[in-house]
Amino acid sequence: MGRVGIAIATGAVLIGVLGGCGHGTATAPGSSTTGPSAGRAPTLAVHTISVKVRGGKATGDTGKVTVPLGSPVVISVSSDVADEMHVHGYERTVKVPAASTASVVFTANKPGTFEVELENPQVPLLQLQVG
Ligand SMILES: [Cu+2]
Repeated sequence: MGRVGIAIATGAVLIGVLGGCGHGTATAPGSSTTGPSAGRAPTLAVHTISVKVRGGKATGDTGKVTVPLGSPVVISVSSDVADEMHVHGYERTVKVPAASTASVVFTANKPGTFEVELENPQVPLLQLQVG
């Protein structure tokens, strides 16, 4: 009977599998890379939108700003007077202290077009188009 060698090999494989978890090291199972930029699961880039308000006038990323559905969005507003920014539809608000900058961060997971404005003297900042 010459089968002792096979039993030992099977045991070694099992030990190797059990030791696989525990570290956060991301190793792609089975590399199917076709090129350096061929990412399989495209991670959506963070879209940073910046608007500056001086004397009731908005400059910067005003007008219509389009972001892909599901992407993380940062909207920063810098204002000379204290105010509050409001992202309609997503209902995000943030107080902006005078001569300061404030941001809202959210995931654009609702398709549509949404007004972003300052609330106090209503200053339209931009229209966020998601989709
Ligand atoms: Cu509003």
